[in-house]
Amino acid sequence: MRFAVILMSVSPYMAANPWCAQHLTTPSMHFFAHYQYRPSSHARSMSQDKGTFVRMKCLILLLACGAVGWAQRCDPELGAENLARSGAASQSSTYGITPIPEAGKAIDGITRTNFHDHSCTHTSNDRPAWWKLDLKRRVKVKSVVIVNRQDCCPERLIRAQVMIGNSADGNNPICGTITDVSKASITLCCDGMEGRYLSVTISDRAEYLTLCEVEVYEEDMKKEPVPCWE
Ligand SMILES: [Ca+2]
Repeated sequence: MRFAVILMSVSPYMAANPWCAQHLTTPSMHFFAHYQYRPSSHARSMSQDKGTFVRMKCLILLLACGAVGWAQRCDPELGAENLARSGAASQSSTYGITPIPEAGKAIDGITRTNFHDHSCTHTSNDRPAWWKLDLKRRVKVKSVVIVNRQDCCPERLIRAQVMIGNSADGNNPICGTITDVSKASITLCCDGMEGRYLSVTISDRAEYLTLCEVEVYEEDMKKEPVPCWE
């Protein structure tokens, strides 16, 4: 075994499985190995050194907890409800062209990334430039997906902050800051941040703020991971 990595599954089936992990020897995963304590077999050997057993169990627990952030991706599941569609949007100003690139263009369900397809917002050169969404109820937000403009100037969204909370004026905790605009779709994991109001704000400079779509997905409490050590 040349490399060893301890992984934790978030599958609920793990709770029903007496194996916490198992050795993997397939060629495609030759550098991964799961460590497993199997009470019926290994317990006898571990009983010879209870201290070692406890220490190793704690080590696995710590590593597993550290791996949670890696294991729990926040990408919305297929068919998940986009709560933004039933919200109400506003923005710091609206750029003076026709058709009007109003705030609601970011929650119209159309994810086209060409501004000239008339489904993106556009503010004036504001400081701060902001877009806000009233979700109309408190939500534990799992993730926010932002679709950025691609026909021009995607870099305008750099350092935009997504904030979530219950303050209607937008002064809320930060879920994340956009630092990478290499892809049209940007997903921010909010880890269950709770709030009724969501905002996207560029405050460090005067900037045009354009959003082709903003999607909001709620934390799914039914899919909480079952710790494998229980
Ligand atoms: Ca849109």
